[in-house]
Amino acid sequence: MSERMILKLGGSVITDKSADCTVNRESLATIAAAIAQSRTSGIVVIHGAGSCGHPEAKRYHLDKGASSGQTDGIWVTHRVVSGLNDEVVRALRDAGVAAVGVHPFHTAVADNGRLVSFEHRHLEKMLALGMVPVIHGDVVMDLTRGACIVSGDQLVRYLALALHIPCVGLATDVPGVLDGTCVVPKITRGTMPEIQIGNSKHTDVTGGMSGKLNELLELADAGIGSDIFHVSRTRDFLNGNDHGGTHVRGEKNE
Ligand code: IP8
Repeated sequence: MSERMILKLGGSVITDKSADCTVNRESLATIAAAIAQSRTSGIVVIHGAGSCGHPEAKRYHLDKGASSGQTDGIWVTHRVVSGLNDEVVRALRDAGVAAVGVHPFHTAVADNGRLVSFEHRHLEKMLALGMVPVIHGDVVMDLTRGACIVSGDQLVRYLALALHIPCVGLATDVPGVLDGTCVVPKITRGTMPEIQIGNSKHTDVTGGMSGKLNELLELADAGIGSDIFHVSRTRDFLNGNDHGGTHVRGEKNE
């Protein structure tokens, strides 16, 4: 059996980002079947919000914080992304995976947009019992701003370090990090300035591919590499095979 893994599902692969909150159930079922058949010794699934959270976060300016009397957006945004989390958990459970939803709003604290704590001892216990925690980008109370949005990518970085998980994969709607139309096979902090990263046309309050790479380069600096690949290659990633995507690495790791 291979080591523990984090699998991040981009919001664009589990929702239709061009519409109001629309869950892509077909994609979820395919991903769930791949996870059900994988032979990892433990997996944490983290997912983004896509069209079920980003439009609400933007409408209520949660990327800029929240103040007294202006808190409806916290509830609205948390509710819509929690609904998406229920759908992800349901798809996994239908495929036979012992999935359970975990909401950062209940267990995390941020300061100036960055996570400063996330209770994770219960996640360790879940993994030890063979459960699959399913966590999502969420609204989190923020010591300075009142509230903020914590992306799934920030959660990937924080939890890979907290749980000492060395194998991290991000399934996206593109085949890897693209420079023009070509997949960049490997990115390090040193090679990052050479790459021209395009921007998504959909609402994304957490920085799209650039935001993702910032988190993953921080993770790589701390000694944990990560892989970005097309969602159709999820099974390859889970089985340790070539996935044709991008490897984000520290200057010293392979
Ligand atoms: O889609 C954003 O998470 P992301 C979470 O991983 C919300 O950036 C609630 C917009």
